[in-house]
Amino acid sequence: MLKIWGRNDGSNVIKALWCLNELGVEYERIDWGGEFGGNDDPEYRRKNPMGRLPTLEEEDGFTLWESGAVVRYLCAKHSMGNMCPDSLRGRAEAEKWMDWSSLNLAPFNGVYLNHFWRLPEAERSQDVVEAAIKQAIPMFDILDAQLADRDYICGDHLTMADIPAGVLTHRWIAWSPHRPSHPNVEAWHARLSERPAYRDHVIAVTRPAP
Ligand SMILES: N[C@@H](CCC(=O)N[C@@H](CS)C(=O)NCC(=O)O)C(=O)O
Repeated sequence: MLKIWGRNDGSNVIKALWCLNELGVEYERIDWGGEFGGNDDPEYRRKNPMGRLPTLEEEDGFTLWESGAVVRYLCAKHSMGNMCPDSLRGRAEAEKWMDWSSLNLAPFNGVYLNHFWRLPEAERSQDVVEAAIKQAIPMFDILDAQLADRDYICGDHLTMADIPAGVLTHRWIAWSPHRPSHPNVEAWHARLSERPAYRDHVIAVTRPAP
C-alpha cells in the first residue's frame, strides 16, 4: 500500500493527506518527524535527503518528497481532468497557484508556529507576529480577488490549486489574532469546511489558537 511518512499535523504533510482523502486513495501513514523523530535516520534520508516531511513511498519503492510535487503526482495519477486539469494551460494555472501559495502564504505560518508555541516565551515577539500579518494581508487580497467570481481557485470545482492555499488559509483564519475580512476567501474556506476530507485532515488537526 502507498505510504506517507509524516506526523499528521505538519502543514506540508496535511497537503498530501487532504489530497489523498479527496482522491479516495488508500494509504498507510507513518508517524515521523516532530516529536516522533526519525528525520536523520539514514534509511529515511535515503528516501528523502532533506529529512523533512512528507515523503511518499509506493509499493515498488518509488519515493517522492516536496509536498507540492506529491500533490501534483497524486492528482495527475488518480484524477487527471478533475483535480489535475488536463489542458496545458489549465494545469499551469493550477500549478501557479500551488507554488504561489506555498511561497507566499507559508511565512506567516512559520512566524505563528515559532512565536505562539515553539520559541521559549522570552523570545516570542508580538512585533514579529504583527509584521507577518502585515506581510500576509496583501497576499490574501490577491487570493480574494481570484475567488471573486468562482467557488474554487481554478473554477467551479476543487483542484490541486486549492490544496496548499486551503491548508494555510485555515491557519490564517484560526490563528490570526486579528485580520481584515476577505469575504471571498472566507466563503471559499466555508465551502472547503463542508468537505469531510478537509474537516478531518485540515481542521481537526489544527491546534486551538493560543
Ligand atoms: N518544502 C518542503 C518542506 C517540508 C517541511 O519543512 N516539512 C516540515 C513539516 S510540515 C518538517 O519536515 N519539519 C520537521 C519535522 O516536523 O520534524 C515540502 O513542501 O514538503
